[in-house]
Amino acid sequence: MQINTITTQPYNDQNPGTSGLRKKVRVFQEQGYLENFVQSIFDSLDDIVGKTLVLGGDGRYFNRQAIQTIIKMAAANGFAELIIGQGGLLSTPAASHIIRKYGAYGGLILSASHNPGGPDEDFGIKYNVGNGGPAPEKYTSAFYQRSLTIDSYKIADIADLDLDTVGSTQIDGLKIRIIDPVSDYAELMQSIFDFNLLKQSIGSGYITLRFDAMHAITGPYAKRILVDMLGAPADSVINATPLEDFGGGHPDPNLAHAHELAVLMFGPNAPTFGAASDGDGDRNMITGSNIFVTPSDSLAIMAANARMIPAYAKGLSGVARSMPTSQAVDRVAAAYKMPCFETPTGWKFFGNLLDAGKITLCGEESFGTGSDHVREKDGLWAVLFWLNLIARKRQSVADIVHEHWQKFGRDIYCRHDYEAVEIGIANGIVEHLRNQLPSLPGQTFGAFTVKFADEFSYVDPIDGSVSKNQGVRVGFTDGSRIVFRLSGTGTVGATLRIYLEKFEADASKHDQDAQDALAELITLAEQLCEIKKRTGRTSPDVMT
Ligand code: VG1
Ligand code: CO
Repeated sequence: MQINTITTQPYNDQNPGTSGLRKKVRVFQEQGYLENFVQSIFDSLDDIVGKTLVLGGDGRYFNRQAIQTIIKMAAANGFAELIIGQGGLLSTPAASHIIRKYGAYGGLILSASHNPGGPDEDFGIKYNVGNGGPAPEKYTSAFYQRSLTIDSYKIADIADLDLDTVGSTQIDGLKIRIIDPVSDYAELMQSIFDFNLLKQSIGSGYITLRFDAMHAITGPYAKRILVDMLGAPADSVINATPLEDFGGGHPDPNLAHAHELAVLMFGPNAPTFGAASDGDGDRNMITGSNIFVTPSDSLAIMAANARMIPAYAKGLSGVARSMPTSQAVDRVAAAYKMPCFETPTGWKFFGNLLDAGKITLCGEESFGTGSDHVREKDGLWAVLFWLNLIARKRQSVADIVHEHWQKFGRDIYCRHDYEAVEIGIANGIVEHLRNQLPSLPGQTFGAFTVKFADEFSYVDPIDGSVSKNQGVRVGFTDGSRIVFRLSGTGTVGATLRIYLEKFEADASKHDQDAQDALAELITLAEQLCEIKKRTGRTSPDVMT
């Protein structure tokens, strides 16, 4: 094949965030923008010649075009094999599994996850390493450094590939395999959960369910697993066809964005179980008839009941949560005498702990849960975990949650997001918070006395790498916390996230609405960060 070396100008904004590089589609369409970033990745990796690369995305607008470009660049840069999901599709957890299963060198996942899609919306690209997990910071900073000086990229002069037919093709030294995106993943799920029990519980009508794929990647996965393999009625999976613009919505599984599901689950004819996933299939929202399970509680409940699931019958080696995730799982870990780790936001920080066997389960408050079966959070896995749990315990979602709170207490939790804040104002808020940190400890605000106030910094217990400035934490003597951090996945201005939590041991108070129960902390958060005062806004854009 003929390989062309194309001269290019560097861009100065290709610094990956919490989960890959995310920009508006129009930015990715600029001359050489995608190519520069992909070449920067290839240039930063050791010796990719002769190696295997996995390639797939969530099917959003620009997915197919980007894949064709990347195929040609991978060919020119010396990869020996490409494994690509049919139609250019792979959910993030499936991509992670395929990298691991086929011993690939790494993978490129094209997604902006929960961000909207379409010509005027978002696109993203992320590199995953050989363990199947998102590239750690030492890689992402190398990609960025390289992108600042890049002056050319390599691309093969070959025709566009047919992405829609499963099978293998050979182009000179490069083998390209188009695989069914679902089969390997479905097989993995079958090896983790009790599919016979699930089939029985669904078949007998004990479990009725609704899964909202939000017009994103999990549609085909959910149809195959929930409907074809487990026998759920076809209408159990809604919005199941992946669309380039996700039907115009935010493919973000929460009560605000998965509105159709929320209405059903809190209505008179709610099924026993309802769930949704996001654009790339790594998030999950769990609900039952008239109840929403916060992701932090979901993680704790999974940890407390993991032995009921075949793959985790021997127990867990340990658990981990991202720093802003509530401390509910810490209580479970303490009760079961297992280690519990607190990491910065972003799945890349769990990889080393999982590889070293220090943890089996981990999760984030942002609707992400996962285990050592892959190195990404996994939406459908979480759904199957809950279904398996309901089938084994023969209890409703509400009963499982209430019983858990009775045993461990409830960590009342919510997150407030202020989106598209002007960057100068957002930085001013962080600066203002930072300046208060030294004087906060010991101060009393109403019922709350500050125990500590700092910026979270993480030392990876496996490789000793240090990640600083991972969010401002204000902890109180009763265990309550307020955390502030700026998002690393947005593409417009800055998003301020405020995470609030308060522990409630008294079971008679467990049914309170989180916003009411946290009202005093919400007021205090505003007093500390002045987001409303500084932006003139009156309320958060999203509350989860
Ligand atoms: C958000 C979440 C974080 C998650 C990340 C990627 O990041 O808070 O917990 O890991 O999205 O999720 P940020 O920096 O915007 O807070 V996904 O499903 O968008 O890949
Ligand atoms: Co996602």
